[in-house]
Amino acid sequence: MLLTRRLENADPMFIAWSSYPAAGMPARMARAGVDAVVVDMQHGMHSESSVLREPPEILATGKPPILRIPVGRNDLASRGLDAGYEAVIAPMINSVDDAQAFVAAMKYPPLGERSWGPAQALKLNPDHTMGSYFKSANGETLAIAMIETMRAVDVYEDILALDGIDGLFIGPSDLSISWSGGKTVNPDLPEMQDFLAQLAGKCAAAGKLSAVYATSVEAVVRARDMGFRMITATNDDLLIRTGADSILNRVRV
Ligand code: 3PY
Ligand code: MG
Repeated sequence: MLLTRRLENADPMFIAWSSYPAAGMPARMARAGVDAVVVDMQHGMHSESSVLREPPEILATGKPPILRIPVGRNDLASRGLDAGYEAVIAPMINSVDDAQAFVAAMKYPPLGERSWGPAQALKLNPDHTMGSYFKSANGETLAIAMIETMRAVDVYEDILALDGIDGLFIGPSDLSISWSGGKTVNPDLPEMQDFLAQLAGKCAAAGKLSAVYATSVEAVVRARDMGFRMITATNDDLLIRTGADSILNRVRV
């Protein structure tokens, strides 16, 4: 199902994060029941070739593929869309200028400056013609800006208001570092929680997506109760560890 169609449903999306470029693993996570999979090229070990390989496999599970690019690599945002990703998450969007440059790479004119060439994306949907892809792409591929510094906190409403920005994604670890003036890294930092709830509300009022990375089940529940629409609930490493624990804790005496 298209990500934009899934988001018409008010139920929050619980998604998985892929950091390791083992062929087929992102699709296996998609099959395990999460609502979408993010292939992470910022801190994850994915390379350009593993990133470009994954969309057909993830789409075959009926789940939307999402890409996180490294900081400032807007060239990879367009390339990811050409490969079939339905959304791109851009880290460290700290100003309206950063957000505008990201939109330029993500959206065809007149909204942006995306260059034509959706090589793999066009072939993944046999119903698409060049014309139908061109017409629908700006509305059906989402530009999601990460808010994860105090600079971004100061201007997040201006970023949210930009035409072409489809949603905001909180990076709670980086945000905690910036929030505490470099004193700590704590994705559950209590002082940030009111801001997170406020941002989820502003996104809802603007009709845009709110998203957040959660590092524990408790954090997922908290984000869900704040109204976040997309929550990173697990990742490849955590799935292996919790899977192993659930077996070994029962059999080891
Ligand atoms: C953060 O918490 O800073 C993130 O970027 C989550 O991936
Ligand atoms: Mg971050």
